[in-house]
Amino acid sequence: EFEDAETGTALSVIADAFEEISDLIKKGNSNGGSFELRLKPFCDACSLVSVLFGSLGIAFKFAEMEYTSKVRDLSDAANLYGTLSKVIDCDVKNDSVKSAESLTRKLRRVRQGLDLIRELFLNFLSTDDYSLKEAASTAYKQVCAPYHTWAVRTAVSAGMCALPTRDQLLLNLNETDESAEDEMRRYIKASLPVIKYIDNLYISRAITLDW
Ligand code: 1PZ
Repeated sequence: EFEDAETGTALSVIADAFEEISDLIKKGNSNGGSFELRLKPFCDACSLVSVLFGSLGIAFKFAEMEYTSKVRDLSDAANLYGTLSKVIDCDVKNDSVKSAESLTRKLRRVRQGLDLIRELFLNFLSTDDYSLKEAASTAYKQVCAPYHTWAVRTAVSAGMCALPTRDQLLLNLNETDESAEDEMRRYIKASLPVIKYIDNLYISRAITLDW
């Protein structure tokens, strides 16, 4: 259902988008460092990820709403702030880095979402015997669970039981084993520099990453 002759599958569109962002980062860094990633292209790439939720069934509707609302809030602020750096600088100045509704906090959560998918894809590709449920549970435990409340962790582990099978996921995504492997590997590779770039924005301002 995601197939489109012009644009390709959802996975290929996502991989393309993150390759573009990671190319921007690489080019920016090779031109003497201090590259500033803009919110607009970053949020556009992040919002593409939302379509993956559609292939997971309704159990992750709440995760989808959580993720997309945070991306949307960042996207709405794109004109005002321009770059990711500016968002964090502003919260640092107002002492609101970790505040409930801060954009710096939302950026941290979106970054964790990108990392969750990366870990999930890595697990998914590590062995054919891994069910989607196992691959997703392991990724979630590693990337997000440490920062989620007990109530959220409980809801997520209940939702995991409703995930489709590997084969059903591939069908939903309009991929074969081989094509999915290709696209997942491209995302795994391209998302890492983006995740690292975001982490550096925090680390360089002496903000820890333990939240
Ligand atoms: C095929 C993919 C299967 C992946 C399944 C992964 C399921 C993850 C479920 C996460 C549920 C999160 C529910 C709400 C969490 C909130 O408590 C936190 C903290 O929010 P804050 O207190 O800062 O306002 N929100 C988040 O961590 C943001 C949501 C992250 C979820 C990312 C999902 C990534 C995309 C998955 C791929 C489709």
